[in-house]
Amino acid sequence: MAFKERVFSGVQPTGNLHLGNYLGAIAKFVALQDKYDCIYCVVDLHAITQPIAVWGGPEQLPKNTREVTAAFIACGIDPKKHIVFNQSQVAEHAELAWVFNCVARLGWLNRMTQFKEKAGKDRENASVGLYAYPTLMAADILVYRATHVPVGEDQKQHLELSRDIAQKFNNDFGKSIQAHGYGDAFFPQPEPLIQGPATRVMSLRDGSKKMSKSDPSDQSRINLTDDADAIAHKIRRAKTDPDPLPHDEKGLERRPEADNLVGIYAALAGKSKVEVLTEFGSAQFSTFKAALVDLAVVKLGPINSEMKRLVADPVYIDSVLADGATRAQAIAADTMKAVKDIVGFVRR
Ligand code: AQP
Repeated sequence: MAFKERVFSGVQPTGNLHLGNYLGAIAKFVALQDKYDCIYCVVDLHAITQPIAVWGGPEQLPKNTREVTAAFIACGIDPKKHIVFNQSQVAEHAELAWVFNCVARLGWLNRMTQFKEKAGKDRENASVGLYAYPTLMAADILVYRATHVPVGEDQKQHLELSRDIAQKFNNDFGKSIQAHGYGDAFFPQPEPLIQGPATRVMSLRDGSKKMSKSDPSDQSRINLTDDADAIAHKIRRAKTDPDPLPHDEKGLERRPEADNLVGIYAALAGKSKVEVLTEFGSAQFSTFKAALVDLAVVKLGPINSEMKRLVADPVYIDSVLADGATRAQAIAADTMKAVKDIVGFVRR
């Protein structure tokens, strides 16, 4: 069966939105708007899978939700043409996630590396929600029967699980899917879109660690709320090695910090790493970092000021989310009706 092409992706409102979230995800969301119908979600149900200290509690959550929404719009997502909303306003996400909890196998979830990383050593104390995070993510995508999902490299494994869940649902309920007139498959196999030079932006303090919201060092990341001075300070202080930049990508091997900064430059400039190295090969880091500061300030400065303006208008942000939720729910409700029929739930 041919599925209507549709993009879905989400960002958690857990504070400290950073350059990795921008280059690995939000900038891609913006670029896909011309080609696809897009649904972009602030995944607040995912945020609460972590301890309250991480997502900030009931006073902080609405602020973070509005901040991510402001970032979407400030980066160039058009909420009139596409759909922008927060996950908890569309109950069908949680409803489909329950069905998927009964389709996914424990063995599949046991292999998820993000759970292992986030639960850490104290696994017994992790929430059930953190463990089931990937089935909710599969529901987020498949409740819209989305075909394409732009994400950073760290989400690749979860996307593969979403594909496995879609396939198992289609197999388990194959006869019922056919009997209800949906052909051979009800859910598409969502395709990950993980491309470009910054699919995994690394910490500015340690090139072996992912740039992350939860890193205790603010110097490790460039936040989308950082002003020009903070951006310049963090890039100048970013860890590097003593050698000048190489002339080709092979020369970046075993130089994770150099590789990271070149990747960031390339993504911000819309170039390949090879092009950046053609321009900066043999340059000292002092020269390259100065150019990177200029570029980052030019690209991120307008986003920063637009975010500030939007965050100061929560009434507007909430109206965007409400409108998006209404439009998202119309699609999700149709999917859930069909899923109920396919599974065999009696419905009104
Ligand atoms: N460092 C990164 N490089 C490239 N892409 C990244 N993403 C996250 N970090 C990087 C992508 O951003 C999108 C939204 O991420 P999220 O908010 O849903 O959660 P996350 O991946 O857990 O983000 P963090 O910063 O890593 O948070 P913590 O510290 O809580 O673990 C996703 O598409 C993600 O791939």
